[in-house]
Amino acid sequence: MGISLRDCQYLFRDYYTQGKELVVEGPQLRCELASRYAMNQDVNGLLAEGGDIVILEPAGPGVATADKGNAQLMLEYDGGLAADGYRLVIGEDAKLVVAASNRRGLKYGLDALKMLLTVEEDCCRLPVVTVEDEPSFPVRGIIEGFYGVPWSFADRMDSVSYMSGHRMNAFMYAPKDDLYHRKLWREPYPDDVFTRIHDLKQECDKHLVDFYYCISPGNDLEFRSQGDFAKLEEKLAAMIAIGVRHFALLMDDIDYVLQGDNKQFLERSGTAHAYVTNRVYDYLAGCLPHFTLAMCPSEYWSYWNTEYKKDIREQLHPAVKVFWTGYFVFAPEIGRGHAEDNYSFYGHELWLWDNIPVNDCDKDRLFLDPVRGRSSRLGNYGHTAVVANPMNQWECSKITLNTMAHYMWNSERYMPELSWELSVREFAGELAEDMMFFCRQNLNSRLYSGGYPELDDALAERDLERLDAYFSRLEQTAVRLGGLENAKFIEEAGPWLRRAIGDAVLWRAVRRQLEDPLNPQAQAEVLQRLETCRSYGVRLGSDPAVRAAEALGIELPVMEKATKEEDQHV
Ligand code: LOG
Repeated sequence: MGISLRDCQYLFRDYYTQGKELVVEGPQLRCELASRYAMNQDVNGLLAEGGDIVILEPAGPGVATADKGNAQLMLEYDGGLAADGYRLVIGEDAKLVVAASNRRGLKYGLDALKMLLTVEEDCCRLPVVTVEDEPSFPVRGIIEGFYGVPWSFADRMDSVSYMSGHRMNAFMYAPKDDLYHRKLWREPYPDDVFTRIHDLKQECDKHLVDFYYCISPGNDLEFRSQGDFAKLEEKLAAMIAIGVRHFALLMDDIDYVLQGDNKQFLERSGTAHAYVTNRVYDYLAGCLPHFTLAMCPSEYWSYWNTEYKKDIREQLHPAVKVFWTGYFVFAPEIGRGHAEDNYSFYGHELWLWDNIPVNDCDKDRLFLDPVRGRSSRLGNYGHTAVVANPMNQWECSKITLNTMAHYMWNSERYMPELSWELSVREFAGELAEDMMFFCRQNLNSRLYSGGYPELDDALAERDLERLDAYFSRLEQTAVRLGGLENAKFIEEAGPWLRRAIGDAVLWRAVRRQLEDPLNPQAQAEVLQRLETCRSYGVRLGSDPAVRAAEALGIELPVMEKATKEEDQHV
């Protein structure tokens, strides 16, 4: 599909063009392949099947295909390019070159070619261009690390292909409420669950996404127990057996003050956490020639120095990466100061576990805005990974995640509002305007977002006509979005779409009561409409009808506050 020059300049790091165009005949780009990337000419997994680009593979070494296609594609190995980076050259003579230093780079280069391609009935158009592109962070992706109902395996599978199409390369499996990840960490997975984890790992392989298995033994690990280490190793061995090469040990949200024998043995929790991680490191090193190990310390959100951090810095194996979430669990901003400080306190590569757009502490809310407030140069301050902790609602998480993918790929150029626009357009197509309006009513309460000016201004001026217009737009938006051909979105966002309509209906009842304040029927109707709204169990972040009623002097019964058990871990 056609992509504008502005978007090319935004999405690709360096984009050199003289404005020329290559036009080849035929409704498909059929490329005769010559690969110097590897002798085996293996292009499996580099291109999605059934698309507008076809690679005509040679019948054998040195045996050309009869069908010459309408373009020539050369794949090259260039060790000077960063991992996952690529160079794409589209020549006037229909010679296309993709160079990379790993297979993922080749894939991203071919993805770029696909994005630049416009297919018409009888021809294909491409800009004559050189693209040079590489990521700001070597590790980019998702950590499924929230509390509450974990994603389904279908969600996970979809997230893997979504990530691979958006230049992310890591799926970290860490659902807090997967019993075998945390509470029952000693127990092996039941066969049926394990089979699905295996499927997920294979899906990751297929899409060139690295699967990370994360485990949280910190709540009750006995540091001196050989039995406990044996259980931990068994758990890891099962993952190694299905090809997992990336691991993390998570010590977040545990009571980390050492007690009893643990205290006698290791004295301090920093020492203890370095000790268990190093033992796991040694175990993995004994099994595997290449692997990655990360750990999440218990002090993952603070920005000051501590004895715990000193112990980790001095004792943890230097190859282990350390997670943190930025200043506070939900960091409104992560600037140079805190990033540099924490890098020096921990003394290891830092991996940002970004608690955006996770909503496990605000279960009645959806967060649909872009990530904002992250330093454009975290990579310069020891950060080599950024992973997003998403919402329980996977489909809805795509809006924010897409913006985060832009940040992860090119943090120096990241523009939240532009990324938001692109993400919403990709998500909702022709209904992008409606979707953007809906997103703007559902902002992340944990981040600076600019608030809800169209509602706030109308309320400040008590401008009833503007409020009428606002609510009717809200209602129409929700009705139209209900028609999106995205069943998963409708299922996940359904309660919020119904609530938006409920808010508009409540507003009309509020209007009638304002006109006839003492009419008991009007009062009863407001209460009834309010009841309906609350029955959905969710609310828009702008909470428009309730706020409007209250601002205009109508008292509404207070809703009983849910006991915030879920909040207690924060
Ligand atoms: C948990 C995380 C949870 C998030 C938001 C980390 C490292 N751990 O405060 O699992 O989803 O808060 O509620 C957390 O962030 N701790």
